[in-house]
Amino acid sequence: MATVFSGVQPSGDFHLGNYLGAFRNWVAAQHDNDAYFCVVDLHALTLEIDPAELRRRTLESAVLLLAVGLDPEVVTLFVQSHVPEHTRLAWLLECTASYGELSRMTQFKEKSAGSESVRAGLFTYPVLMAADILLYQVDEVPVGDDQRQHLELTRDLAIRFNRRYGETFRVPRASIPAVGARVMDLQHPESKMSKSVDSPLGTVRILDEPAVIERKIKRAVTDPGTTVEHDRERKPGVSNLLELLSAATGVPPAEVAARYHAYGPLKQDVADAVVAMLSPVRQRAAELQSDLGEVERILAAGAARAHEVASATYARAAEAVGLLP
Ligand code: ATP
Ligand code: LTN
Repeated sequence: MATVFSGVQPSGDFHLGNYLGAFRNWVAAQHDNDAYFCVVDLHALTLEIDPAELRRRTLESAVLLLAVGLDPEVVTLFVQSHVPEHTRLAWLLECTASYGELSRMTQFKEKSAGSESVRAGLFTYPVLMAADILLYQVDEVPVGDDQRQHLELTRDLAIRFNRRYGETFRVPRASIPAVGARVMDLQHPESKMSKSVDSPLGTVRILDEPAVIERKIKRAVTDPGTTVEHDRERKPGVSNLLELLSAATGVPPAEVAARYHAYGPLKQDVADAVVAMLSPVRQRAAELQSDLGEVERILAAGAARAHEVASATYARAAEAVGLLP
């Protein structure tokens, strides 16, 4: 059995990009692998967030991960800050990473651009992410395309640490889906769908009502001309819709394109497919929200399981660098 790990920030307000790029593949991976999924609340502190909001969103994120289909009987679902080894290993890895390589992270450049006071934690964010992964001796990390560079860094740090101090970490690889790895904003199809961009009509939330999903998809920006073709460069809007339908049905985007000769019917079918995909998730989320005590118990049990593995890896790493036991 391979070991799989992935994490998500506690936005608690997940969108179709998160679902297709990540969560759906987590659910698919859970039965055949030893799988760990983590709500990374410490990463959320790298940007301004109200403490009460952070608490609420962390729990809501766990609700949604269970609602999309993670089964707490088979996966280890937990909150990052409940397992103290994440920050402890992050320090050892900060002393493995270089200032230069962290300066090259594009997500850091994007998120720090334009702000006058950038938190040091935003700069070292990818190192904490590497610690998240390396603690669990992971083979595969299912993520969307935007995390590729962070995964490369994680691999580099693992290899460097192992060379310097002896074999300690398994070197993980990213697993990025063939379709759905980069869902674009419906109003700005040149940018990825994202929680941090203020584009209410461009972002389909997992918990949006069916009528809202339909309205957003019907108003999606399409491209000049009327032909339905899969061409991300020339027709980003239509291509995004084709990819959504492809992700929902399993039919390759070019084949989907051949079935349509106008935008209207394509949009209707995309809307129907997305509504059908997300409706069961919305129902399960409502059930879980009425029993948050149970969600908290699941997270506590997950943290206890995660801690067993994490503490063994941390002890090896600490000893390897020369810390007294
Ligand atoms: P941000 O708005 O800060 O970029 P996000 O919306 O990307 O955040 P995250 O919590 O950072 O959300 O991502 C959770 C997972 O969802 C990651 O594996 C990420 O790669 C994936 N993901 C996020 N946005 C998309 C998208 N538009 N298409 C496909 N996958 C995505
Ligand atoms: N940086 C990731 C979230 C994240 C993660 C991880 C993903 C934190 N730690 C470990 C995979 C593995 C993001 O912004 N989506």
